[in-house]
Amino acid sequence: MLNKLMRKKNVATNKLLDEEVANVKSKKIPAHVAIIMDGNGRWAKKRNLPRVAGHHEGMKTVREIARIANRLGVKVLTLYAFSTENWKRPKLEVDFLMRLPGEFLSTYLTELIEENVRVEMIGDLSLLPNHTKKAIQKAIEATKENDGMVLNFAMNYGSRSEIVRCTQELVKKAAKGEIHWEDINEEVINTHLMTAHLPEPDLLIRTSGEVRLSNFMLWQLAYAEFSFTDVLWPDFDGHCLVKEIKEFQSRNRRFGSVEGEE
Ligand code: V07
Repeated sequence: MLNKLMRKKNVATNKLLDEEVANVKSKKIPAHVAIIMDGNGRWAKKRNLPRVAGHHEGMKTVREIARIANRLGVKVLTLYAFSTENWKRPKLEVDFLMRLPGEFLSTYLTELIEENVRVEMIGDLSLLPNHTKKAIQKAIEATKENDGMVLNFAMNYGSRSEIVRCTQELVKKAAKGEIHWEDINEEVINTHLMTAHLPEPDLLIRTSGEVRLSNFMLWQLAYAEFSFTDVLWPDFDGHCLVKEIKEFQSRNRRFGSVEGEE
């Protein structure tokens, strides 16, 4: 009986989301949405659960949000999964986090392939444990021919370190005479960042109420709209994403008339 009631509620909720999705799709959808997935630890604490339970729940949210973003017609979804700072956390928590890509992919890779999603990464993958690297490489390889939404995970990513690497490469090229210093411009820098092949993010969302960038895509976010929500990442659902995109659309309309004045 309870099951039946819950199914009924699910059907009603899904229908509501379908309508919301159709509604928001009639206006401009941001091509690239980037998300700082914060609040997993806080979600767990509120329930007297260990922090890792929050991370695990957050992993399920990743799947849900990727599904809705794909349905909305988002071209690139970048998710900040692990920062260069996250190594400072307790070893057991880091070990747990490093198992999440493997678990996520063994559960969802088949579906992602069916949905024509291409899995990509930014960040320094060389420092990840071998089992994590293997899982990630398998997903990249298995989805490389897909031409639908790009699900781009930032893993061991830090924006300043990305900019340092870019600078080193350019100076190396200059020293070899492959590039002239006067030819270095914004476009050249763009093509030497890890996001070279991606459009710039149009919308940045950070969950859980913190209002900081925490070393995330500093160069790439120069013109993005920013949204900070109090919702904790494990509680962030399709309705929340639709709401964020609606707000993005209304802002674009408000400032549309002065576009180009920046
Ligand atoms: C992680 C779950 C989401 C909230 C933020 C922290 C915990 C999915 C992945 C993942 C990464 C690469 C990949 C497939 C899945 C992941 C980490 C943490 C380190 F190819 N969620 N998630 N990776 N969390």
